[in-house]
Amino acid sequence: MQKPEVVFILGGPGAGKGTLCRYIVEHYGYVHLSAGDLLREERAKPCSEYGELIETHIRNGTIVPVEITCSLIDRAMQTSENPHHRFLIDGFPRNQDNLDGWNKMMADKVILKGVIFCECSQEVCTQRCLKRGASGSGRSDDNEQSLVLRHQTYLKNTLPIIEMYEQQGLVYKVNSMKTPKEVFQDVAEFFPKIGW
Ligand code: UP5
Ligand code: MG
Repeated sequence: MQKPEVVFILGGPGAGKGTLCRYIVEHYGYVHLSAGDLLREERAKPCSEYGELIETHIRNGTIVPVEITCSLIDRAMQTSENPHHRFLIDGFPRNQDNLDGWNKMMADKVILKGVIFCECSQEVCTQRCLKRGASGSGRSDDNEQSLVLRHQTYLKNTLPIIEMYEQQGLVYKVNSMKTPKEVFQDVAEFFPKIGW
């Protein structure tokens, strides 16, 4: 059977990764897996042994151990009934531990086609998340304190991962300060380059 194809969607907290993915799903029908959403779903399960651990990491903007996140991604990929076998993995890998775990557990099972990097200033990212928090997102990390920590983690841990992929020629940069539609239209030019 054909191996699933993956594009990672990376960028700062509130850069618009999820919004872009929703546009892509609507127009192309690919599968969107947000690592953050998968962790929030796991946290919400009364039977989960990881609920508290996940919540602590999310609130502090730190990164959940890769074994947990990667297992959730793996399961979501395996249970997907989408005929495309094309997956947008949003918000992962975020640090070296994530990358090592992915390489160990998943890299042989999939084909990594590219990385979309949503570039957005810290100020705009923060304002977007605060606005979302104020309008009732219910996310325990949409507050000023968590946002400072989320951004620190992004700069210290995630940017080096993006830079590593950039050196491998896998990164497509998009200015995600534009409107969601413009961001999507830009990304639509990238897909033919990877055969999507
Ligand atoms: N918005 C979006 N695009 C816009 C645009 N172009 N113009 C104007 N407004 C725009 O957007 C954020 C807000 O901005 C929304 O209100 C949207 O309408 C508006 P969204 O599309 O949600 O941006 P996104 O980049 O997805 O922001 P998100 O808050 O989800 O980013 P994070 O990376 O911080 O959150 P995530 O859910 O990925 O992770 C949360 C936490 O989970 C992490 O901090 C970490 O603790 C944990 N985590 C792990 O430990 N491991 C993982 O692998 C993943 C997560
Ligand atoms: Mg998101």
